Amino acid sequence: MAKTALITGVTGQDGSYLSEFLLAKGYEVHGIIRRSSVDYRERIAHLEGTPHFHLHYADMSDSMSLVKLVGKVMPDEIYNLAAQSHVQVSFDAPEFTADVDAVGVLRILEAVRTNHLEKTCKIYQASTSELYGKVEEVPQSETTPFHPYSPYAVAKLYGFWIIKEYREAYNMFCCSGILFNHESERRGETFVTRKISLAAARIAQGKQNCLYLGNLDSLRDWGYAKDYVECMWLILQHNTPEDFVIATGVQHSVREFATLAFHHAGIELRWEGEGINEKGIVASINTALAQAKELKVGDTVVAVSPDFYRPTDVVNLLGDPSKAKHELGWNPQTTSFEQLVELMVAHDMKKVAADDAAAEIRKVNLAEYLEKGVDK
Ligand code: NAP
Ligand code: F7E
Repeated sequence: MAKTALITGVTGQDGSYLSEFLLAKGYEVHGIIRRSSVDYRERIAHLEGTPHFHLHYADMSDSMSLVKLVGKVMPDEIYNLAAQSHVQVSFDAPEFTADVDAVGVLRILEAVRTNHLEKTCKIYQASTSELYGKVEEVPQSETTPFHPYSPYAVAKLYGFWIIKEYREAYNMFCCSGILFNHESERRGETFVTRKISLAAARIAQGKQNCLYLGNLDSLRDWGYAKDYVECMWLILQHNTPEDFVIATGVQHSVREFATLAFHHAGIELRWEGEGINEKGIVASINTALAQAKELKVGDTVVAVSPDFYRPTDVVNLLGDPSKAKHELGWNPQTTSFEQLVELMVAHDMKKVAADDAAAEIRKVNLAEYLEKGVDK
């Protein structure tokens, strides 16, 4: 019999890849969507209307909707991916973040118990490397102490512990994947990697002049989202319910990401200055790729803006994926950092070329405005 999965956060980056992955495995896939004034479900548009893919209205802040939906779908597996997932935004909307990212996890667990499914329904919780926050050791593994360093991370810490508590108290098969940053061509446009890949493409095509970033020294362990959703599934197929670190084991700075992204857009950068005065300057141009007529050697195309500094920033994340590698048989190096940057920029070069120039400029302004916070 085909298994039934319920995915919260189905419209997000990971939800869309996980839906494709589970459909290919023969699952009946149900996803939760929430009402929005703009019907914008770009990441799953290609799946809508296919026979084994079903969407339902519910909300992580509405227990009743979750209880009713779990009772209707009777899932074998729940993947709880829904979250207010932007760290910077969690400083501006901390209570909403706590409601969805912390109490939302409890609501899912209680929806399963209320429907008496605790013996049959497995639950995956989308946990995060942000739990390590102000890191107490490098690299971070399943035994590294947590030190959350944002309202987002504090909310996710509750999610992690309530999953562990229900596992021990009620013998439920519920686990956390402690996932390090994972990116893709479907990544939200205000996360740093996608902000850079889109800006590099726009600048190469004369649709943006300069990219403003915050902390260029921040270090991340960046993987490819498509590789990471396999791990979510593997965690629920393991014999025992356990928590796993999912990472590549390789670390790069924001500056390195930008240098490589601009390279793939045809612009070699050199870096000048320090801190707030640091700039990425055009050192040479590959005109086969970067065709912006106005662009010339010596132009500043990356600058630092304090608007993108965080009240507390997590700056040294590097995961140790040994446990996932040995116990789940997962390969953390399926897609390298170099391949990831290349595929994101290649995608955005095509996207920007296809889009109307005025619309692109409006999008840059809107994305920057939203990420800065509307009061800045
Ligand atoms: P994402 O693209 O921001 O997607 C978040 C999803 O949550 C969207 O589908 C969103 O719906 C949904 N959502 C938010 N609030 C909701 C609510 N109140 N009720 C129902 N749905 C709600 O995030 P992602 O990158 O795919 O990440 C998936 C999960 O993994 C998140 O929990 C995130 O915190 C966690 N995580 C991500 C990373 C990473 O690097 N990507 C690393 C570690 C952990 P709308 O489309 O309607 O907004
Ligand atoms: O920031 C620095 C920023 O917003 C990465 C979420 O998926 O991964 C994600 O959280 C780093 C930070 O992701 C800009 O200060 C510099 O140090 O891309 P990000 P994140 O905060 O790591 C974790 C694992 C999650 O769980 C989250 O859900 O880059 N940075 N300049 C910037 N960041 C942004 N967004 N914008 C900048 O201009």
